[in-house]
Amino acid sequence: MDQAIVDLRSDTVTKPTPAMRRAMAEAEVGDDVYREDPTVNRLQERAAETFGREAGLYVASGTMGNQAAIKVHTRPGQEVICEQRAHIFNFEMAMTAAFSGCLARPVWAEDGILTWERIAPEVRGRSDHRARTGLIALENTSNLAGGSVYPMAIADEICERAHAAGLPVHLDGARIFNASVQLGLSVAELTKKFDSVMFCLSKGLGAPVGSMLVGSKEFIEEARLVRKMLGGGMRQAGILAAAGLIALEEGPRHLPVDHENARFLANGLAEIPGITINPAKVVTNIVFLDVTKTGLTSFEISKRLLAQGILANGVTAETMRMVTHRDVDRTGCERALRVLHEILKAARGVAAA
Ligand code: TLP
Repeated sequence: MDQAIVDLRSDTVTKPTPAMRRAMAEAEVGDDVYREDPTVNRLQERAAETFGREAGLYVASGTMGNQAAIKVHTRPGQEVICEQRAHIFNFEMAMTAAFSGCLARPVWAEDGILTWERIAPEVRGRSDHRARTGLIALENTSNLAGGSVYPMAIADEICERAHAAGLPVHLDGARIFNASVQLGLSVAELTKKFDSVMFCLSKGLGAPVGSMLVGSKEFIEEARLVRKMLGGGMRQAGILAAAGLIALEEGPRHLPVDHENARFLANGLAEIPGITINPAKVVTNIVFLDVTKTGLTSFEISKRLLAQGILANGVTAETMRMVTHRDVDRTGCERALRVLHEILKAARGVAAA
């Protein structure tokens, strides 16, 4: 890592470890479209085992995994119920509409945590006037809601009630290992009632590329075809999957440190005049802060931080996000807090002059 830079933009920015690079160099490969890449096959088997599922599929990105799942679960003209801040709704290039021909039906919920009570009024059956619900999609942890975690009973209830209504439930589990660490429950236990799960190897787990879909054999066979439609038949992808295997086996161990660093950041931010944050809401590796009272927009603060080697993105003009990961240590967090403090102090001085 470049010592001069503290990159808090996302946990996607992690660089492969020396062990990953070695494994990549030495990976046994084959043509994965022919199912002949032994390293991809091993990664898919390990992912399925880890989640207690029949099968797994290596995909290029979280977006590809989510969108393949949505395509498999739905038919054009249906609705997909999700939380208002869901990644599938806000960040995936409107692919639910563009690729699956479905309308997202966003529902707001406190901390991004939907309940069956909130979902039920939005579920539509067969009607002569309105689109039918085809899928419910949850996100755990919720990115835009600040890394919040679904209590398992709430997610389980949504799945049970949805199934009783004949609806499948997909999990955008990009950061499900963070949820698992926070709750002290295995990912298999946490996700057992979902019809399909996407999780990312290339976020906190540290792989350079790739995400996984897990589910039944039948679901994964369908998703495989959709992956090909999306241009995701990656041939000798074992080069990448080799790093993914290390991320899957060893990545989760580092997450408690990321969570401690996020808590440290949140507590430090709460001490900085002008910043509004509730540290009690920071339970995983994502920190959202409100900068309204600083007199600067988040984008301006972002620019000033960048000039001093601290990278953090504005999400809206009023809010910023900081994400901890294995390539940022405690010293980096301390520096980020110090620099932000100085920037805001200087801005207050200018405003007062
Ligand atoms: N999130 C990225 C950005 O797209 C916002 C980030 O920096 O956090 N689900 C969730 C919950 C995500 O946060 C992301 C990525 C994805 C899916 C998509 O993963 P990729 O980027 O691999 O397509």
